[in-house]
Amino acid sequence: MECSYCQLLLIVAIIVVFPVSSSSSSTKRFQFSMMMNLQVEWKTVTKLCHTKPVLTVNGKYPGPTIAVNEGDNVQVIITNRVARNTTIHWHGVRQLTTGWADGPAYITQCPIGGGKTYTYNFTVVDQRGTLWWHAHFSWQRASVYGAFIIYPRLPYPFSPPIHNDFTIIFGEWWNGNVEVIENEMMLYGGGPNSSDAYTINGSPGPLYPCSIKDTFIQTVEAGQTYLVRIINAALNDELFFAVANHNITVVEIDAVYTKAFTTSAIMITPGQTTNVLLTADQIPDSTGMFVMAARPYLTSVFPFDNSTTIGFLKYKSTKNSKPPMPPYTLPKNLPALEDTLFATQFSNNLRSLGTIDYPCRVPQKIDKRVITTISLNLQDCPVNQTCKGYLNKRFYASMNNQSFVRPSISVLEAHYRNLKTAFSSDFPEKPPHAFNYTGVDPVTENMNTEFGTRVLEVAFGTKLEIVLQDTNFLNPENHPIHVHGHNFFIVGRGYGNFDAKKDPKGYNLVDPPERNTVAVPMGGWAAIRINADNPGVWFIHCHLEEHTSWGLAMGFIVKSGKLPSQCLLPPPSDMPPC
Ligand SMILES: *[C@@H]1O[C@H](CO)[C@@H](O)[C@H](O)[C@H]1NC(C)=O
Ligand SMILES: *[C@@H]1O[C@H](CO)[C@@H](O)[C@H](O)[C@H]1NC(C)=O
Ligand SMILES: *[C@@H]1O[C@H](CO)[C@@H](O)[C@H](O)[C@H]1NC(C)=O
Ligand SMILES: *[C@@H]1O[C@H](CO)[C@@H](O)[C@H](O)[C@H]1NC(C)=O
Ligand SMILES: *[C@@H]1O[C@H](CO)[C@@H](O)[C@H](O)[C@H]1NC(C)=O
Ligand SMILES: *[C@@H]1O[C@H](CO)[C@@H](O)[C@H](O)[C@H]1NC(C)=O
Ligand SMILES: *[C@@H]1O[C@H](CO)[C@@H](O)[C@H](O)[C@H]1NC(C)=O
Ligand SMILES: *[C@@H]1O[C@H](CO)[C@@H](O)[C@H](O)[C@H]1NC(C)=O
Ligand SMILES: [Cu+2]
Repeated sequence: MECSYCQLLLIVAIIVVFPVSSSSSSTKRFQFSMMMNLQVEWKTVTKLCHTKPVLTVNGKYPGPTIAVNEGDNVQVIITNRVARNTTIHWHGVRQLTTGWADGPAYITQCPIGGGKTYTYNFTVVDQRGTLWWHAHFSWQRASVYGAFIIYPRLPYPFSPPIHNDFTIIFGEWWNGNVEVIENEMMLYGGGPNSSDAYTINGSPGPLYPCSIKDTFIQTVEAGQTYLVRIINAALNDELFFAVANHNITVVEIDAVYTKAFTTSAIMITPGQTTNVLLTADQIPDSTGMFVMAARPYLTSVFPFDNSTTIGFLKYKSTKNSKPPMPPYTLPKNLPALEDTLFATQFSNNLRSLGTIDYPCRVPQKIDKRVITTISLNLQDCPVNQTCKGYLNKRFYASMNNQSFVRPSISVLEAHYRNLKTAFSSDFPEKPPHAFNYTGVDPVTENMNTEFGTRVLEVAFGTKLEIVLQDTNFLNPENHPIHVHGHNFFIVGRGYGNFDAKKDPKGYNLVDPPERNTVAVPMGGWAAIRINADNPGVWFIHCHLEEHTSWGLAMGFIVKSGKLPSQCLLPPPSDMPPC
């Protein structure tokens, strides 16, 4: 058993039972600990005139906002009231030494069975801003998601002063049963059914059939500045977002402050959050409202939901409280579906704030560089089965030609108990074959992969660089890669093959953006640096859920260090069994 000498952290905690609030914007200080009860339960929801039972938290779709203060110890008691397994992930919360509370099923815990309870117990250390939470079992995050807001201890490091804040959380709605869609995809190996709508705070808006009443409207006061917390909780789609006639100023990404920069729109991948300032300084027309809109950034040649969700920014002076009548004009500043130039320029503008209060702690030197391809794959259809992937084969996906298979027990538990049979610590540190990964002609033959549960294991404190290399297998594609348990620094991005001799010379080692999910350029690469200072087992995966299902994932183990504060805590007594 690793680190049995570790002592429990002594936390002086005042336990306050705190109701979950979905609209709180006041700063709550003086709390060291908060505890809340959440229920996973079915709720009947109607969108686009289709009614179906939807998996929810506390009967809410989207789920409730959880708001905490920087430094708080948080204890969330999850009661599973459905006949399904489930887990909850606190997306972007670093979970220092508390990996047992991270959430991904079969990585850090066994699922919470029907009728069972589990308490996620963690402390929010040195992070502030907007994150989110979501189910991390199967495709349950299609409806089980909500905002996770961390109020800062210090005043905001940006101006002008904020009048108020509000949250915009994007989701995807299917008229069909999402469990069946996932099962069909896994059974036949084809692409999943595209969603029927995108949603803003659960509302698809008036561009969809039977949906005009289900439109998100945000009221603002003329002349005031708002902090808008934007979250992409969509399952499979990266999104562009813009507000008609209004530029916005990015000030924070993934709960890390950035150098402020003003832009006409944003690109946001599933898993990412972006805080922007919006000043209500325009003169509205007779409707008194401005359209805000989101539509996908499309980089795949396969069918995608290419629809647009809109909501409205309503100036308070206007009397209308209903959405204006059609026709609607989309914001001129909303990028087109395939606007890679905008996506690239937007990403290139992101910079860490890098001040004395918020230094950019990018590792200047590295101990290890791992280069990994990220690929789609095709396997022959098993005899006597029907497959619906390209050429009637089965889709898979992989990193360094390893398609990740989740074991039947949790990797973290296996690691903690030294049960090496559940996984092996031999994830390949470079691609098995070197070739022009992103050549003009897509690879269409021998797209087979290998299957296994291989993890990358490093010593505590390793300064690690991972180069994520897209490949042109059937098509090049933008993949949002998410790392659990650590933020990372995006020191470089480029097109074509990563060149270990030339490309590091162009790295930004001064103020690179720090985040938990990186959009790896379509047909290119991204280099991220991680200070491996959080002992445990961490999932690294594409946040397009269909790709994770196909195996575009890997495990990452950081061994415990020498000091008690560098050790993974022992498992809580209520860990669900497998
Ligand atoms: C939560 O974890 C802390 C250690 O991080 C521990 O002291 C405390 O007892 C735990 N609380 C519960 C209810 O498990
Ligand atoms: C998926 O799409 C196909 C083709 O449109 C349709 O026949 C099928 O019913 C859909 N599946 C679900 C679960 O909605
Ligand atoms: C938004 O910024 C662009 C330049 O990026 C500028 O041309 C435009 O006038 C600005 N719009 C507003 C409403 O400030
Ligand atoms: C969206 O996709 C549909 C079918 O895949 C296609 O007919 C339509 O032209 C596309 N719309 C846009 C705006 O690309
Ligand atoms: C495939 O189906 C045929 C006809 O039903 C059967 O004879 C054969 O044994 C099956 N093959 C496999 C590998 O199941
Ligand atoms: C990739 O292509 C370039 C020319 O297009 C060539 O110079 C290079 O050797 C190729 N690299 C590999 C690994 O095949
Ligand atoms: C991946 O592994 C499969 C099975 O071993 C092999 O056939 C294929 O050539 C490998 N692909 C790459 C790109 O290394
Ligand atoms: C739920 O999880 C347990 C533990 O891994 C597993 O034995 C069981 O088959 C799962 N049930 C369902 C319905 O997935
Ligand atoms: Cu995640």
